[in-house]
Amino acid sequence: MASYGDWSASGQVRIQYTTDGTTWQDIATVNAADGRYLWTATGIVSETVQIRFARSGDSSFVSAPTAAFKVLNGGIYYVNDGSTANDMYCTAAGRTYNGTTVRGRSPADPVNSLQAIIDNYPLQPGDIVYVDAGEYRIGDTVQITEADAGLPAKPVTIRGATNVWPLITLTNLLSDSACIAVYDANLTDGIHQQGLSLRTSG
Ligand SMILES: [Ca+2]
Repeated sequence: MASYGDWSASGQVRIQYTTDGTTWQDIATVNAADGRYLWTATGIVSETVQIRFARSGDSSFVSAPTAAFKVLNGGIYYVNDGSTANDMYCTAAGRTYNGTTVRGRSPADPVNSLQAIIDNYPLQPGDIVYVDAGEYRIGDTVQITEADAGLPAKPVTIRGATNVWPLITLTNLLSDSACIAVYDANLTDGIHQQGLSLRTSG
């Protein structure tokens, strides 16, 4: 957390957050002398969270907001191929992740790559990545590391369409022999894969 600065006039600091840059909500009012506060951001899902500090009882004394950061509790992500035939999660074809109009965060903006979700978001326990019906030809193995794993009791789930299982084909047999690799033997309980057909083929 950032430093509170000099708040000695009141001795107390209101910590606030916003997700839209306009409406500020209280997180807590703490003693400035504590110097730190651990925020449990339960239930918030936003890519534009900012925090600021205000002097308790003096709303005119407020810090500049922090830069925007991501809080992604209960994240749901969407991957689709170029066709919407038989889809059950997405309402649009998958496109290349670009961080703005294509982010894989809703049924209307799926990305076309499972790896793009893993690379651009820190997946958390309980997160679900929906992979819709279709065919995915990938040149390199999808790599999942500890940073994107869940917990045995609350895993990260990669869930394929259940009506027609998506087919992931690894085309570059020289790079590896697995479509999806989890890089830590202890993490296998933290990643669940459901309804994916995996194959290696040139
Ligand atoms: Ca599809």
